[in-house]
Amino acid sequence: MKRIVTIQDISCVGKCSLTVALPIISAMSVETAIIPTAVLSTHTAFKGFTFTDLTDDIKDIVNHWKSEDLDFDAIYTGYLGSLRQIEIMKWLFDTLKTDTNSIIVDPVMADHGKFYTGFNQDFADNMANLCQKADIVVPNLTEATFMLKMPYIESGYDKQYIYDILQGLFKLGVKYPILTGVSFEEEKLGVMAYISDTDEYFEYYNDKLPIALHGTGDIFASAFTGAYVNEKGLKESLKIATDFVCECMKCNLNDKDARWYGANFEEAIPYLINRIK
Ligand code: PXL
Repeated sequence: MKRIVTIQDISCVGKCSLTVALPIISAMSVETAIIPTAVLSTHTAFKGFTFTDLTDDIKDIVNHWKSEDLDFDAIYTGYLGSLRQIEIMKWLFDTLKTDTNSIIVDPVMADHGKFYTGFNQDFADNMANLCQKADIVVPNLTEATFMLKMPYIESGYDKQYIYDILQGLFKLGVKYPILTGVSFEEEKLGVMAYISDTDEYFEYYNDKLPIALHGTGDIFASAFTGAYVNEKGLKESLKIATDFVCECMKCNLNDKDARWYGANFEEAIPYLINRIK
């Protein structure tokens, strides 16, 4: 069985990060080892959340795994809560990298042109630095432009704008930069990627749904990681992840108040299992 490790927080309520990655990747028949970076009562869009930092445990966990000769087909990082955690991820990548595994970084920090609570430009600069060690990155448009210090354009941009962002990420050293939340037509939303070994751009869109939900970036990155580790290839993995996010959001069309509670991805898991068979 393939095995990955994902490193992100546990938000006890508000389906995102590990409570999304663990069930989704496991459902795709991939063993999902975890390193929780922090425990929060909810994600940070709620008011008054608790936060217990687990940074001090990370190196001990990895060192124990090394002593057991464990290795991983992918290393996938999501929400990281501090500059110190970013520094530790650099060490973790160096320690767990093999000739064949992939490092996938989702530089979670912002959306819709704004940083999430607790993040700033200094964090974006440091995250850009971490991305240099990644094989694949999956930022949204906001995260990518903040990391590259490019202007963030909400809508009405042209293809060249997206090409420039993907090239910027490639120049950081990322083999396959992916950009989520790309939209050239009002009713379509999707992803674009640059595939450096064939020097080609890939794009894939779905109908835009009239709903915005927290945690869909985490659902996308998790489903992509699961499909990619299942050897579906980059393009097919992007299609599977994009379609799955859409299926998850359809489950919320009658539950629009759920914005901060995340997508009802649980109901779309049978769809995902069918897709990767
Ligand atoms: O979905 C990304 C995410 C993950 N974890 C925590 C968050 C967020 C986004 O706000 O606050 C704790």
